[in-house]
Amino acid sequence: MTGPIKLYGYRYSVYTRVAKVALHRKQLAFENVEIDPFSDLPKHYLALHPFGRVPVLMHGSFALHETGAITRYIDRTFPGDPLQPEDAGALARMDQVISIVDSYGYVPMVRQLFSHSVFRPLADEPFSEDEIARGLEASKPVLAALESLAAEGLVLTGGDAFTLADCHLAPMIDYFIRAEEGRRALLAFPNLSRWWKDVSVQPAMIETDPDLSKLGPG
Ligand SMILES: N[C@@H](CCC(=O)N[C@@H](CS)C(=O)NCC(=O)O)C(=O)O
Repeated sequence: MTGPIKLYGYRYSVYTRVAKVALHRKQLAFENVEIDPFSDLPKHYLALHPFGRVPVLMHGSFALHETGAITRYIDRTFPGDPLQPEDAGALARMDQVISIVDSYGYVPMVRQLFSHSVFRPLADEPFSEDEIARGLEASKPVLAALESLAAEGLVLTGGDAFTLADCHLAPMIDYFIRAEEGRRALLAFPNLSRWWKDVSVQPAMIETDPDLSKLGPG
């Protein structure tokens, strides 16, 4: 596969940011195509992503949806610092973190807590205290599972050892802690807090920061 790289994504999408973090770590230039998955999607986009979500990566004529496939493809295809550990145990832990984030983390941390306590109020959209409370409760076991993986030290170690586990988790934690309840919840997990302190100042995170300041009644 060859050709230019194009990323279809939404500026406030946490999964789009995951792909951008991986592209940034590989120092890859790409064309950004803005697509809002919460609006009526054009037919040409649904042909690329039958589930109508973001992101989609195009590499030449090769189209790929599902962020876990996208970030692994980026790492396997392009030169630069590897984003997947060689050791089988560490690689399994990396896959485990990605799966935990997808299966148990995204909805409570982002769609419930962040969206209802930060995004919707900023965008002047209706929000629900009940969703905030349920998101916070459901996020705690997720943080606990991630804390024990961070404590073990095979992934989520911070420092120079940046893997796809960091690419997938960091954007979720960033949104989660923009809610005051989330910020306080993270403090109970020392290894994850240490990891976050390290990872949050990486250029790949700073330069992909979704600017929420432009949100407003539109
Ligand atoms: N399984 C997809 C999930 C992507 C996803 O849920 N993206 C969100 C934005 S962060 C989306 O497109 N949501 C639109 C919707 O729920 O209708 C992946 O791994 O890429």
